[in-house]
Amino acid sequence: MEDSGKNIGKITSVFGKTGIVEPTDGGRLYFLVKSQKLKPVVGDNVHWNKQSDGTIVVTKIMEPNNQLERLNRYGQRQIIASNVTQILLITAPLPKPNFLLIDKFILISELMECDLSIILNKVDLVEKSDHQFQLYQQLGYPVIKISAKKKINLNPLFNLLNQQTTVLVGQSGVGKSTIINLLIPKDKIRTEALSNKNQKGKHTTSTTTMHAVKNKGYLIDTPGIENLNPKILDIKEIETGFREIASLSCDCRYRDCIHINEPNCAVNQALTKNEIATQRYNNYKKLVDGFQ
Ligand SMILES: Nc1nc2c(ncn2[C@@H]2O[C@H](COP(=O)(O)OP(=O)(O)OP(=O)(O)O)[C@@H](O)[C@H]2O)c(=O)[nH]1
Ligand SMILES: [Zn+2]
Repeated sequence: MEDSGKNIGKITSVFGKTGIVEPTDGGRLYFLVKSQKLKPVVGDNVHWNKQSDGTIVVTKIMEPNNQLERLNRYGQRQIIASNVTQILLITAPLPKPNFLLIDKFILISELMECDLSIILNKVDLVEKSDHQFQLYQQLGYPVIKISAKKKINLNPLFNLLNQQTTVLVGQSGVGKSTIINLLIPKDKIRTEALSNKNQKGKHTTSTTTMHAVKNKGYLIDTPGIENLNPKILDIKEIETGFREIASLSCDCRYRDCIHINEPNCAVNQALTKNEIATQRYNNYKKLVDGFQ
């Protein structure tokens, strides 16, 4: 006999067919998925039941607002998390920023309709205050300068997490792990790692985990974040990652103009007048070429 009431919760870890669900009224429970069709990922809001033997079974996954996906080592699409509300794009003076990757992360955030802020880490390594990210600030993406190592300006970063489900993205070596360690107290990471035993007591590891942080925030911790994949269904969607291009698009002669070599293209006209940055346009073009 199953518990007939409908319980709701959020998935915070997944280990194959088991994982951890946080019921809406608090706590953490190990769950099991019985149906082959249900494949929960962290961030999913689900229905669950308690069976007479005490087993918690996830019975339904609610339609997510968005999904974060990456390409695995075989080039296959793999969903990492659902219902992300914010991307923090971590950059640093070293390793040198890869602006194509940065623009791709911005496109991902726009396609997922979530907020994006740029975190300039390792400010302790630079003397001058100007930076290459003013353009992004002008486009409306907040830019915060910090040093995770020297603990400079961390409060604005902490405050960004309030009530958001956040994922940190960025090139290898920019300081993502260092920042995550500041945002999640070490003892908490350890407790969660220790408690990652399934119901048979076997120790398993979750590749992606969602940690509760203060003020109803969640932080998604996942490896391989560099291989995120923008879910582009139509070539015209690529301009959504380029606000300065998208805002001119309505002035192009053709409604389906993709601003490459069409006549009377408002974007190309703006480009010749230096009204949009060549680097951004070139990255737009690379993403368009990559899609075709
Ligand atoms: N100078 C300086 N170094 C930093 C700062 N933050 C992190 N680092 C160093 O940068 C290096 C890379 O940091 P990680 O946190 O491992 O970077 P990551 O982005 O997680 O790298 P991957 O795991 O490869 O994706 C380490 O040696 C850190 O100590 C900072 O604010 N200033
Ligand atoms: Zn155009």
